[in-house]
Amino acid sequence: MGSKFKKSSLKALFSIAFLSLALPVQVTFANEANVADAEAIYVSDVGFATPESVEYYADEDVYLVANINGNPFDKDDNGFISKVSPNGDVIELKWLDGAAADVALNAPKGMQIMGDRLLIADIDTVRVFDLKSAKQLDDIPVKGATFLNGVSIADKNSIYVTDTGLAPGFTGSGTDAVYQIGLDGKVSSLVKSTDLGKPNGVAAHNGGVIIGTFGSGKLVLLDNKGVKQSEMTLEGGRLDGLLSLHDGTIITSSWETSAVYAIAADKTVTTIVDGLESPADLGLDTKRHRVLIPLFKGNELVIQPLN
Ligand SMILES: [Ca+2]
Ligand SMILES: [Ca+2]
Repeated sequence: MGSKFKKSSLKALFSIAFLSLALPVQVTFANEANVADAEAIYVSDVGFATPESVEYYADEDVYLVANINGNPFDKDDNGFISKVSPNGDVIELKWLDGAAADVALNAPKGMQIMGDRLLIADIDTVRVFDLKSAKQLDDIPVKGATFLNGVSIADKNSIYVTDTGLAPGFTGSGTDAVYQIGLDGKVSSLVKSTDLGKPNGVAAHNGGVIIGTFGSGKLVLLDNKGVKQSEMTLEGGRLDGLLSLHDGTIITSSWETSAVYAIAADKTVTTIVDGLESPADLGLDTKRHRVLIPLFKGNELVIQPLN
């Protein structure tokens, strides 16, 4: 998966300049697997408020950032979605704004784009917006859910949504589940069990579904009936974001080790970046091959190039 993004770090540029004085030959640098030599971009002090997820909107070539704004359990109707350019400039901080009279948005978490629609997990409801008009089209209630969190595509008409099963104070509510939800509003439970270990990130993977758990700290592969096939434990637990790339690579974020990991199809684990407190639900800029990392507690977005 070669990156088209060629911007080099200042350090690398300096090294090239320095070496080229002595060695007028082509210099190539060995990189760690999956980690690009381009600089990450840090977007901070721009007004983000408990950002939980990022979604790449390819049609407009922008990043959408979901801001919980306040307590993740509170139905305070003040959540908002920011629109950010790939350079890290905030285009519109409150592009979708719960405070607006015609928008209901409490504590937005995972997001998924399907065609012209944006679907957003919001406590016990999936919010549906039209991306072109920014109008709220629909609310899909998920009965019994307490903490809808990760969202990803299941098929062309439906999404997977996790319920992390958390109650205020981050105690267990016992509602751990993975739902499949149709654009037609039909909600079905793929699996519902506290054995799931507080599922957070979710992605379709190898004909089944992979979840990253915030409680038990595992990557768990389920089949398309919700039956566990295998599981894997990483160096860090309290997993949040989850991406499944075309080549079979999984990318996940760990609150425990403040890191983002890539797990190759052969299960080789690489640390993409660390030292990031509370890295939450990840986005993927497929055009530039970057992982988009919101820092839940830091009110910051990290744009991290990959190779
Ligand atoms: Ca809120
Ligand atoms: Ca999450």
